[in-house]
Amino acid sequence: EPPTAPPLDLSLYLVTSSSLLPAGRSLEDTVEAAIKGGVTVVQLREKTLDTRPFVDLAKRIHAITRPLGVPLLINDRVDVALAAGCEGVHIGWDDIDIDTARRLLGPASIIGLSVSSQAEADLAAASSCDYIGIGPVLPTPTKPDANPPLYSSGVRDILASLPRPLPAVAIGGISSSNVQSILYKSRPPSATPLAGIAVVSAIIAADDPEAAAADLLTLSRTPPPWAPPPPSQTTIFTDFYLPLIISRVVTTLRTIKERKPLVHHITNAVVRTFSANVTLAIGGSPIMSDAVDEAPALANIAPHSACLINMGTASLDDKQLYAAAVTENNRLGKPVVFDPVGAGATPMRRDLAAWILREAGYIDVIKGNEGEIRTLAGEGVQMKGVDATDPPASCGDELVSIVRQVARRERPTDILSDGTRTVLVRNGHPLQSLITGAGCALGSVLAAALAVSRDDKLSSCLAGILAYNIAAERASASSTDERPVRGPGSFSAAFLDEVYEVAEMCARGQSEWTGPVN
Ligand code: 3NM
Ligand code: MG
Repeated sequence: EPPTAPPLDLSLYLVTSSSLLPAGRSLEDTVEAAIKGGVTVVQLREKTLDTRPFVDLAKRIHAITRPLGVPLLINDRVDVALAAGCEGVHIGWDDIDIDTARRLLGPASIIGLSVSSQAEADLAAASSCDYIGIGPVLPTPTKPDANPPLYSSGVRDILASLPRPLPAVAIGGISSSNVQSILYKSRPPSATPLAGIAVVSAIIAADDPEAAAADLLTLSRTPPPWAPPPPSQTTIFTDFYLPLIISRVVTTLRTIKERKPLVHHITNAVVRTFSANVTLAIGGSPIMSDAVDEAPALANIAPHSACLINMGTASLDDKQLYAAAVTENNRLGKPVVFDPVGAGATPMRRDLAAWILREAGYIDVIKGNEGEIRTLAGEGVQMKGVDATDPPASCGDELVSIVRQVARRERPTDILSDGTRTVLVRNGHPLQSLITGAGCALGSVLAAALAVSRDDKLSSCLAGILAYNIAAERASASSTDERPVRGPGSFSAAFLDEVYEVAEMCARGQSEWTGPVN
């Protein structure tokens, strides 16, 4: 009888590989358990079986999938699909051509195509295929001959470029620790997102395939805890309405004082003390730990916490630590701040930074200097729009104005962007660049600010930067005969005092002070 294909639901797509089964477990048991757990479509992919055993296996698996209403597709082999009477095939560009496959299988069968580039996506869209599998998203040992990884941004570009709506799954290296991040990062701004994800090892090699499938399905259907709420209508930063910004600074710092967020620093040896002191001064609670074994626990011990990853003296050995920390913070919806220190300096740092962004999980804020950010951008990180808003120039007499212009031009300038809104912050003091750790400790402040509020991450970060730079400006202006600020040494002490003082003032609610924000 002609197979009537169950409706195609690509939410959780299991691709088999008998060679990955744990000892003593059969493929039949695994497929049945996986479907119980929530797998919605199964592809039988057996690269080493001869035709007869392949057909026999397909029949046995189909006897399991069919009563459960889950389509069974055969990898590469139209003849096996026909012989077993299952619902369709999944083919690549080295297999039978799709027109012939369609002619042999008929219009009701499901035919899926592998896509690993925009060119292949165009060909697929022009064909009669029912869905595409885009991959590999990440490097995967399961398919050693796979194409180079596309990463989430590559998947997003392919989805965005599809000339016709075509259901798509992503495949390659997907597991419970990255599924939310991949689904979130691959979502195109105005095209259809992925219909689901496809996995091999995450289910086939799992100790408990039913639980693994259930976990993957739940995660892929739950908005990630760190996903930002819908874009706010607020436009306060585009017109730079100072009183509102100042009030945001005050609220953020007051809330930090109240909640005492824990900031788990994975940071470099040079700046540890200063970063810890700045965190304490603004009212946060620093903990410095590079232990991979306690990274997950550190994400769990305080209701308000954040993780700061600073690559300052990192090595490739730190990947495991970074992945452990990011994964658990992502799972709990806690913010992660990443400081790609020296990303452009050496190939190792560039690769490590790129690895963190692509594979460690979701990063809330990247805080870097110009060279670092440029390096990341060169690695394919999307940097959108430079619609920076210049604060209005407040001119006094001509001479003052010129001096200010020069002073401004030479000052550190912070640029903050969430891809839609971009803010240029021009406060702070040049001495900040002469004390080591001033940049790194800003990461601590951003982490603390995000730990207490992520409703609008850009605003939280802006509040943190402004407070930090205002403290620097006050420090440079705080010089007295008894306490002279003569250079980096005395500035460092005065700066720490002022971070503390600004936080105290905010906690006391003294919002009437006019910080020299300009
Ligand atoms: N196809 P895992 S990657 C079967 O890129 C397969 O088309 C790929 O295995 C593609 O989930 C892949 O264990 C293997 O990483 C995916
Ligand atoms: Mg193939």
